[in-house]
Amino acid sequence: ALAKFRLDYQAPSHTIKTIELDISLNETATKVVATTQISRLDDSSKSLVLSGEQMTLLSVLIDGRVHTDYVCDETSLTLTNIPADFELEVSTQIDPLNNKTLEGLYVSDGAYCTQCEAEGFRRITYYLDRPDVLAVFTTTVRADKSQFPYLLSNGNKVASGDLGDGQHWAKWHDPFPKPSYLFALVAGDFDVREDSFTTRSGREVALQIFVDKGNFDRSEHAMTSLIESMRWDEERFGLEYDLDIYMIVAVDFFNMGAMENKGLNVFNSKYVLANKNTAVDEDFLGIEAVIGHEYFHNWTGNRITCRDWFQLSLKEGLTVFRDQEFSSDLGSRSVNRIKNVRTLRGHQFAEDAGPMAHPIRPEKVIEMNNFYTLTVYEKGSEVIRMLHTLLGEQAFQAGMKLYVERFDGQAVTCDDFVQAMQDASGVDLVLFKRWYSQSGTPEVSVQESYDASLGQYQLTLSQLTPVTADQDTKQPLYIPVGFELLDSAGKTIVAKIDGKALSRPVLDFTQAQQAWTFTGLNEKPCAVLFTEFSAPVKVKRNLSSDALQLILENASNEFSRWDAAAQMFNLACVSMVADIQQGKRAQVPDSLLNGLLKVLENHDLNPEFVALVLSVPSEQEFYELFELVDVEAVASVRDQLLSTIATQLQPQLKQRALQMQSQDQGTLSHADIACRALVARCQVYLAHVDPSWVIQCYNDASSMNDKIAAMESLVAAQAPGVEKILSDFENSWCNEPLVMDKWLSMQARVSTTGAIARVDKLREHPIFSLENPNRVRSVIGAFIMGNQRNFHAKDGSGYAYLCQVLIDLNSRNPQLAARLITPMIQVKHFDDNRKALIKSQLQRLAALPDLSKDLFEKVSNGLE
Ligand code: BAL
Ligand code: ZN
Repeated sequence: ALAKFRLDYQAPSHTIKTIELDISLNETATKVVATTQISRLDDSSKSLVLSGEQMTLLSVLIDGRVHTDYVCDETSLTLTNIPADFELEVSTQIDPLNNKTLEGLYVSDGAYCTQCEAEGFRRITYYLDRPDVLAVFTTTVRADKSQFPYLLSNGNKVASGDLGDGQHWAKWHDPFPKPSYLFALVAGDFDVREDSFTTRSGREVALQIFVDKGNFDRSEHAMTSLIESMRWDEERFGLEYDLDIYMIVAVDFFNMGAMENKGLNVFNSKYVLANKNTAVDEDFLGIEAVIGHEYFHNWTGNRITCRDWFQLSLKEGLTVFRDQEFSSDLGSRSVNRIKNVRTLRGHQFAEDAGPMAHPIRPEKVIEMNNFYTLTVYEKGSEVIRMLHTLLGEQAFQAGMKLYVERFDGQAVTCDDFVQAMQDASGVDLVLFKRWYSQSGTPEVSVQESYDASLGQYQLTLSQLTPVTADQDTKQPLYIPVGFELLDSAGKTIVAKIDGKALSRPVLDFTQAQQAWTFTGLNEKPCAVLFTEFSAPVKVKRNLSSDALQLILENASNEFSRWDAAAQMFNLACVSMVADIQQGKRAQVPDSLLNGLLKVLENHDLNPEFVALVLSVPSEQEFYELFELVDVEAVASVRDQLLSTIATQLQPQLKQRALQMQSQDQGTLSHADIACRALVARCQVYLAHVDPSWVIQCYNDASSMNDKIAAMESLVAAQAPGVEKILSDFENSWCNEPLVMDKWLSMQARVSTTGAIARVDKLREHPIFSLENPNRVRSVIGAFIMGNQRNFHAKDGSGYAYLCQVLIDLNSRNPQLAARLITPMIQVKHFDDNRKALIKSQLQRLAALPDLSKDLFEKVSNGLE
């Protein structure tokens, strides 16, 4: 497999102004006729190389005449002896029914759909399948009328009709030039929810959501979320929708969450279908976020797209930032921030420290699908967020406005985006751009000193980014450090440096080591650092439990208060693991229990925030604390934390849960969601000490959310009576895949021994199929990512198990396989014995004769 490098970018030799597609759908023999207007850009180029895979070439015509000067191989069609400007007509035949990769054109539950990002269009026709070739698409779709009453593509429907023989056709025209990765086609029979939205300039937009027959009553929340997204983007970013119609189609077989195809989003049904009887609160929030994300791409991704795939974060980091802001403006900002930071710390940091480490703008790619990563998306969003912190909302929005004015209709780079931000704000961002080129998580160490006689507090920060798999030298980064100084009573001190108050509570930390002197103090302050998680760094700082308690109770920033509690958990974990390793009885520190109790009993706090403070970090999150992970010790510490908190705080947990249940009105308001989140958190503990009450909650539950919350806590605690609940639930919901996904994954996560046997049993369930990514993620994904102690079992059984799954998925769905391999390549903190066991499984994969590019890239990096 051949790697591509960012620095090798070359402009295309030709451009394509328009493409007319004529697609006659047939399960195993779909015919595609693509007619394109092509112009040579580079006078020296004598030939034209088009990309294409997994197709049969039927004919090539140039300006209406058969053309025979071409070479066609497994991945390309090279045309020679061609004029400077010409019309090309290429006919191909494809087999959507047997396309299990879920890239290109495929069949999902009887409906045709497409997924073209990143390089799927080349499985539909031979084309310049790269994001910097923008063409106007006109698409005609033909299919059986009774089986496929809806024929959809991008843009506006301009004509349709019958073909006489039971077939019909529809023609779509998208006036906005776009790269091929934004092409979409759908054909099927659906229930349609319709609504409309009038943009602030008065354009009336028809909104349509297509779902499987029978699911109409699960599509209302998606529609509400779409309308909220359209309104929010106008209000916060001044961006309006641009076509007369916006369509969303939900399909069951989908590798990603959703896809932002122009005017025709295709969604994983998980991010569309929900009502009170079938979905939990997290599903509703996830739908809101993903509907928003895809909608926001219309400007950040579609109208302005990426020059090449190395620039993916240009659209993804920015659009994740936008969807995070959307969720925060609609719901609780601090709750959203905490959840996003947990993802980053628990998973992105591990990616940055592993063999696939890459900057948010990667330098080298073998398989592009491998770079839809937490680094490009989530760290990419953190980089945009830092820009927002440095510039402030007003200058940031001025930068966005300039970016749109300057680049609308173009395919551009991350540098172009930063330049627009710099030009609009006047802030020098040259140094800041290192965030785009440097991988790894910076470590910031903190030194403090206080001179009582001068009333001066000196803060010294040092930054160091450890070497990563892809880069052996690192430079200092421009790190914004949000901060607050607290006095010993927990009151905010107005911070002055050299007698001057600061205009904003952010330090510009740009050197390897830097010091700030705060003046005019009466006592040594307690500095709260990286408020709101102002930069994606690891902080190395030894705060006493008293200082953490002061921050937990008093910091102005809610994220920092939660973070103080998280650090209390971390300190407890480190000292308890040490106790176990020294053969001592581990003790949960009283300071932690007292801190949690105070938060639990503080009725002024948002209950969802309380629920997050009371959430014991996952084993994965704890692993990040150690150079060498002791899997068994971390597992027993986590169990002990859960059982001790349950025992020590039992009456207060029960009381708070009852109070929240009585407050909950059962609506989807954020206030009600918060009540239910705290009930669920209390149940996690109470399932250990008062299971009969939790069983009663299950029986009394009036929504899927409340049923799942109760059942999940009982399953995790392996409480008596749980088997009957599981089988009753199965009887009620066995034909509902999205509901059963929850039933499957909670069981795959059960941490007692025998996990692999349980997972095997789940795979025998009739609803399970290796061909459906949602099912695979619910069973296999939940086991490998949510059952660490069993996946990392000493005997290597978890690794061998995953390896066999990957072998089964390798040629069927390489993209999915490459996602699941993640925990087997992020092995830095494990012992030599486990590393050797993992290595032998990677070698097994490396020896596969038909190893996909996707797995090849990760396996070979993992073995290096
Ligand atoms: N562009 C792929 C799916 C997404 O990030 O929206
Ligand atoms: Zn996206």
